[in-house]
Amino acid sequence: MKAVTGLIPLYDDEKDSFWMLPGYMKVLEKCGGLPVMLPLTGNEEELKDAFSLCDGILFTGGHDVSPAVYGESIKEYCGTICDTRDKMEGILLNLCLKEDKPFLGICRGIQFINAYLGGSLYQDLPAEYDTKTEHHMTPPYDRAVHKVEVLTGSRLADIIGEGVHEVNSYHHQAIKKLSPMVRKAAVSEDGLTEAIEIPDKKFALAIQWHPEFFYENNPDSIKLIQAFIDACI
Ligand SMILES: [Mn+2]
Repeated sequence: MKAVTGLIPLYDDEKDSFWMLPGYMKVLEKCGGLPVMLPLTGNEEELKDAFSLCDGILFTGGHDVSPAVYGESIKEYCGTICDTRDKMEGILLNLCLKEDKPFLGICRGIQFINAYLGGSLYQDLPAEYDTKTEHHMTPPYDRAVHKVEVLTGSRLADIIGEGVHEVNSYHHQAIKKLSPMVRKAAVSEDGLTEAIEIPDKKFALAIQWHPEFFYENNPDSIKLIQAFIDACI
């Protein structure tokens, strides 16, 4: 049996529709996983049942995290939020930590995990963070636009190697205050935390960039997703 990875669904407010970017599913399949999109719900019993069917959880990109998650009021430049996702992801993250089930966070995923575990976020980088680095690239997304330094001794360094790596970047929020429960694993050239991990867990890693857009011509993306799937088996 392949490793079943539960994906947090994407939600389209305008169409009132659940959907998924194919890259998330394709790269998981390419690495030997069986991706399954979860129902969008804040119902704990339903999520516990869904969680028990999964070998790992992928916290996907998507809406902005509600500032209420990190105890701040919403600013006018914060994007659309999705309260059901915030509730759902909190329940699933707690289950992952309690049962030490592997999880990977991507984009919103790293932001939610950091915020939920006691950190905070920039609600909008252009408004709150002075930088010339391109974090919100235009298509095509399968190309590098900035560098990150993967920190020595991190789990991420074990997977893709320490030192400078090039990444794509499509985010307008980012980690402001680091959660006391996580450690930094990569930092962008302008000083933003772009990867975090929780030590002593089977696989508890989150990144700010997008392997699901980049895996076809970026070996780092495959190494990362493969390490996640290997931990799920
Ligand atoms: Mn970035």
